[in-house]
Order: sequence, then structure tokens, then C-alpha cells
Amino acid sequence: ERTKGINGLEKLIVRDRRGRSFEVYLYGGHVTSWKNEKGEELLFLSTKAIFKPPTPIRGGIPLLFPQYSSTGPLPSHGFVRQRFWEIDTKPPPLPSHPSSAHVDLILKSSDADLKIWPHKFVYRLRVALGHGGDLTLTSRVQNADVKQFSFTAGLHPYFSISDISQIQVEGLQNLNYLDQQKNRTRFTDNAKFITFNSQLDRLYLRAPNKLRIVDRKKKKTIMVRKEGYADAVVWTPWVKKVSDLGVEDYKRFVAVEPVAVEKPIILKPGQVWKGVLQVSVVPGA
Ligand code: TA6
Repeated sequence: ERTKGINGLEKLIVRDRRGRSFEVYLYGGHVTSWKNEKGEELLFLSTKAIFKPPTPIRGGIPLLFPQYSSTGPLPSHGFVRQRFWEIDTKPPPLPSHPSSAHVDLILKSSDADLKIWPHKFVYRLRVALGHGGDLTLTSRVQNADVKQFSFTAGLHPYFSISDISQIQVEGLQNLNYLDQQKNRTRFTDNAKFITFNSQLDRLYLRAPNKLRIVDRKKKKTIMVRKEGYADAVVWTPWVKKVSDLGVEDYKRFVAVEPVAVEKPIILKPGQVWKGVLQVSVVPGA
């Protein structure tokens, strides 16, 4: 279903036969909602989210490309989250991920984009509900240029949680990470799992493809599976002022992000890179 969302921005609502659904705005190719069969919202959207281009939408799943965060000369997290995407009517087949309902979006570099990042690309995004109730985002980036280029990228999901002080993130033990609050100084994390009692912003290098967010209060676990993204970011702003976040909003989400940063992805002309994020929520903590 194609409809008007906040401020008249176009969005697509996709439902499967079991009543699960997601919503994606053409602005940003940005997933803003994902609901299970009970109608429970599994993603967080800021109570102060600004739906006014070129401001990126705060919450949901922002797409980060062709630059993760402020690691290069481009605006924070690149620019595709600030572009208007289109429905891709002829997506190349994607046999490895059967879905019960999905939508395909496409973004091609514009002349204005080429002025700030001089590499022609085609970015295809499939958002899909899997048969097991999972949400899968498959990114395919094609080099549409005549020269090789490289980029960093990621997805920045804001996961809905009961309370930031009641959750833990598992799967990152003994990894090196760059502390993004300390000029990306390198540390090693020996903790069995991460708990939160202050601001945290870490880029874990070569992270495993399966991570878990355990919500002890809600007694549920968010399973985060990634493919093609070597690294992972864990972020909470805690009480730090973020202008488009409500004062109490930080309690309600954690960002666990598949990213490819340490080693930029290199693409030759015509080549396609694929990255996958698959999330599901299971009972039990
Ligand atoms: O991925 C974590 C991070 O880069 C943090 O450093 C924080 O700034 C966050 O993303 C949000 O960035 P944004 O540009 O959306 O305000």
C-alpha cells in the first residue's frame, strides 16, 4: 500500500497474511515501523523525529552510505538517508531470502550527488518479512561507473526496548573496538556482555555475524544477524542532548548496527556488493 505519511511524505505499508507489517518512507528508503502479528512495534521512532527533508529521520532504520558516521569528508553517515528513493519495479532476483511480503527500492546517484561523491552507483534495497516473522534488509550496491570506488556503509537500527538499563548486548566479548567518544582509540572488550549506565558509542571490529539484545524486563531477545558487514556499532546517547530526541527517549532504544568501516568495500565497475541485516524477536531472556 502506497500512502501519505507524516508531512505528506510518501510511505509504503507492507503486510503479510499473518498480520505482521512494516512501513518504509521513500524519503531515505527509511524503515520507520516493524510490527509483529500482535501489532507490537519492534522499532523505535523518536517522539521528536523531524520528517522534513533534508533532516534524516531519527529512529527506525537509517541507511548509511557511502560513508559511515564522520569518518570522511561527507555529511555524517553519507547522504542516501536524505534522498528520495523510488520503487524498483525490476529488481534482480534474490533467491536466498524467501519472504512472505517484500518491497524493493532503488536509488541512483544524481548529478548533485556526483558533485560531493564522484562515483556513479545504484543502490537497491529489499525490505522483507520472512516466514519466521523476521525482518530482512538486503542492500545491493552496484558500481555504475567506469572506475573502481570504495565506500563504508551500514544500517543504523533503533531497536525498541523496555528500558536501556534493563538490557544487555551479547556476542562482542574479547573483540577490539574503537571508542567513538575517545577519538576512536582502540580498546579490547573483555566483558561477557554489555550493559548500559552511561553514554556508549563503540565500533567493534570484525564482529561475529550473530548478536543478541537481551531484554530482561520484557523477557525477550532481539536476534541480530548480519552478512557482508564486518563490523558492528553499539550506541546509546544516554542523557546526552540530541535535538530531535525526546528527553526520556534514550531509555527506549538501543542501536546495534551492522557496518563495514575498518576495511572499506571496494567495487570494480559493474560489480555488486551485498549486505544483509536480519532481525527477529524471540521470547525469553
Ligand atoms: O553509529 C553511531 C553514531 O555514529 C553515533 O556516533 C551517533 O552520532 C549516531 O550514530 C547518530 O548519528 P546521526 O548523524 O544520525 O545524529
